[in-house]
Amino acid sequence: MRTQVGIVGAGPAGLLLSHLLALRGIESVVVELRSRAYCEARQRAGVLEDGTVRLLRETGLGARLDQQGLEHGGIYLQFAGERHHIDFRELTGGRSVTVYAQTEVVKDLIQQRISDGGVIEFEVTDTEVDHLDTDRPVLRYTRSDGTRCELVCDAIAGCDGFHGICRPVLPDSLLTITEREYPYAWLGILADVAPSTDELIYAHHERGFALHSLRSCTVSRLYLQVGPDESIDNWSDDRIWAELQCRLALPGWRLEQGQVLDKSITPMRSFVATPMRYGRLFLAGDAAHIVPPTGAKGLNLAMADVTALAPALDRLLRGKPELAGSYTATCLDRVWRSTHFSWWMTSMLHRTPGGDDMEMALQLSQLRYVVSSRAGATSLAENYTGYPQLRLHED
Ligand code: RFL
Ligand code: PHB
Repeated sequence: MRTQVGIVGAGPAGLLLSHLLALRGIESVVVELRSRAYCEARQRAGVLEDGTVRLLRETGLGARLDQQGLEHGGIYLQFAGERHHIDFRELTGGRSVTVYAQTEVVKDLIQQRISDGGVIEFEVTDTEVDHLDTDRPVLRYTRSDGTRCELVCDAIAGCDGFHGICRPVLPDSLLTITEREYPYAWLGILADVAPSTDELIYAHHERGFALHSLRSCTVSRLYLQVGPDESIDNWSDDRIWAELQCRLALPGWRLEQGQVLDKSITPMRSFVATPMRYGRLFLAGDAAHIVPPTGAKGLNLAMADVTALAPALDRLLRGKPELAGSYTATCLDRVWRSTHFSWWMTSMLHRTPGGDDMEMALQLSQLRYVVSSRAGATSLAENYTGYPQLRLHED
């Protein structure tokens, strides 16, 4: 079998790449380990940068996003018993973010690809990539009915997330990995209760970080900092609510509780792999880099990578290799900015286990500076809403 671009992974990166390539008249096949239902239900990110929203609108994916997405003009930072608003619109000349769940982005992308006649093979196993240093790289996989398939491609995109098979194919001698694991994790819940806030609350607390986010006018998303090896079995719903009540408490304000619909624990790490290309294999999204979720950047970075990759592949397939040659460098500027911002937000807001009084005092000083200095607040606002703006590359 033959296609132009073989794409491993039907997460946001792989699906958006397939859509952007289709808009350029380039055929692709997406292969995915999980079922469609699993991909559409996996609870993850919730915040889209200004530029990501614009990109989705520009490429015909804005209908449900415009109906159901909640535009937010700022966030709250809470510490030392005070809650402060950071006004993004005012600080950045009108920029905002949109709360629209990754589950919804993935549903929209799958729906669009299928109605455009795109091919997504769900529930494949034993995915392999081969002949990457030739002009005809090969993607092999086994369909759920047991058929082994071999796709001869012009290029392959490894959009298979952090635990995928593509990054490990790069020779060790070529790959540089820069990594940090944090000594904590996030316990996240989805709750059937109207949000108790109009905008996200990032809370610094001596018992650890907490975040109040949301999914809609009736569903809340909340997170707690927990130990890195914490088991979800130790966290009854009552214990989770009690801890959220304690860390988010503010005189005169109430956190409403509801039925817990989903709960999970996510480790926190910063990870950057370079180069993002080996021969005709290109990595994008979490396959190449991971940021801790405190900056709300992972999904946006994945989208930014493939926005650069689509025109690079388009040109490569027409015999012009320059953009493909600069793909890693193009992505890395934004990757490192987001990696720094996510590390900065994380370090400012979390308690290191065994952390001393100095850590606490430095965090509080930094937080006070951010909420009281226009320069400090503008830096947070500019990074959070996304900088520089995502554009569709013209060529
Ligand atoms: P994904 O979404 O992991 O998709 C990879 C896909 O590849 C499939 N796969 C394979 N398919 C075929 N063969 C194989 N051998 C395969 N191996 C893997 C997988 O099944 C999967 O479907 O990567 P992608 O597309 O790069 O997207 C990245 C984002 O998912 C991720 O960065 C964000 O979710 C991170 N993130 C956040 N990002 C934001 O921008 N804003 C946020 O508010 C935000 N919050 C979060 C987050 C991530 C979180 N968790 C759970 C890690 C909050 C949390 C709690
Ligand atoms: C979310 O709504 O899932 C979310 C929001 C902000 C973050 C991380 C996750 O920083």
